[in-house]
Amino acid sequence: MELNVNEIILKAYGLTSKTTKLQKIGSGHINRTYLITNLLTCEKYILQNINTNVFNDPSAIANNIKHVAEYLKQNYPDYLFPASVETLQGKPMAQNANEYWRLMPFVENTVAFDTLSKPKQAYEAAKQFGKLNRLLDNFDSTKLKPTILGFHDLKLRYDQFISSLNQSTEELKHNAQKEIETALNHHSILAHYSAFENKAEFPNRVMHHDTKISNVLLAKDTFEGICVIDLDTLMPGKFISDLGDMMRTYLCAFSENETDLSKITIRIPYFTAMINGYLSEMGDILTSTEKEMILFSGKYIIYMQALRFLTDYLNGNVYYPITYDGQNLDRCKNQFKLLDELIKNEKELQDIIEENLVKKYI
Ligand code: GN1
Ligand code: MG
Repeated sequence: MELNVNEIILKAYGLTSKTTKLQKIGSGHINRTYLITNLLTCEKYILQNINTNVFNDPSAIANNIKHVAEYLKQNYPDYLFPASVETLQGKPMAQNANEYWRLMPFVENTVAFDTLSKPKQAYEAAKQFGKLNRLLDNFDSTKLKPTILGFHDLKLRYDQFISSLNQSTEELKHNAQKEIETALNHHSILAHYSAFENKAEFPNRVMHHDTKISNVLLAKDTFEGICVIDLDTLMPGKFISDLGDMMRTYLCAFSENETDLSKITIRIPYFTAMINGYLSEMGDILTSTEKEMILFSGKYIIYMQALRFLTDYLNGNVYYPITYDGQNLDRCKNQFKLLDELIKNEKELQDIIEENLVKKYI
């Protein structure tokens, strides 16, 4: 039994440490997650501690999940949406002093992967995230609160990068000189984003905002997509957030932690499968402006992630945990290499997008 889950939290859900098995799972940077088993009933759950340095209003998470769960239950009762389980007292979260915890159902007979080894996984995952986007197309997104203010606001992320330059040390800036230049040189990505941000043809939608492969559950036997998980960043946003983060995390065989940059290349069959899966759900819903921004979504998210790692490096690693000095700078280099690869293959990727759009959805 891990000692860092308090008895008070377990009690809120009718559990005790003596009759509960806890295993730490997940590879996220932000929250602590456990698989818990009630040894008396053999029921399994996911228990997650919300990192309140990042999510400073945990009730916003609860609010969003509640509204979306109600809407989906009413309109799509067969859709599997793993909303939080209430405490015995009917609260959406358990609280102990300033710690907040959520309990989620464990979906049996499913697997989640950390990396993709087959294009079909990209298809299934993109279809699942696309499906959530589609089912919420008519949902009133003004009912939702931002769980992190300005989370995917590229202007804000750019401004945070500029502020980090002003407050960083000469040594860190010297180490990151090349990446700082690259960040400034890609300013046109921000300009493009700002030009579209407020257009009616580029609407706010309900976005998951964390579409990596480990946030999709696939059937254990067929590897068909079952549902998406990790709903703490479910909030209004632009469609480029979800599709873009899929490009960032599905196209390369290696993660943001890979330091051998020669390995950072793009797998075209995964791109095709991902576009296909996403458009099979969202192809009829995206506006023509959005359709023109499909490839841009990858540039936008990869650039933003590179800025976020670079900013954190310059700020002394206050946000993303590191296992060695300079890891956030390495992650930034990795993301800039990925951005280069995307741009290098732009023509071929755009052709694939157009083939898929023409084939089925126009
Ligand atoms: C964080 O916690 P995790 O690893 O799922 C971050 C994402 C980044 C990602 C990069 C709340 O996600 O935005 O894309 O790291 N989440 C938050 O690995 O900042
Ligand atoms: Mg997450």
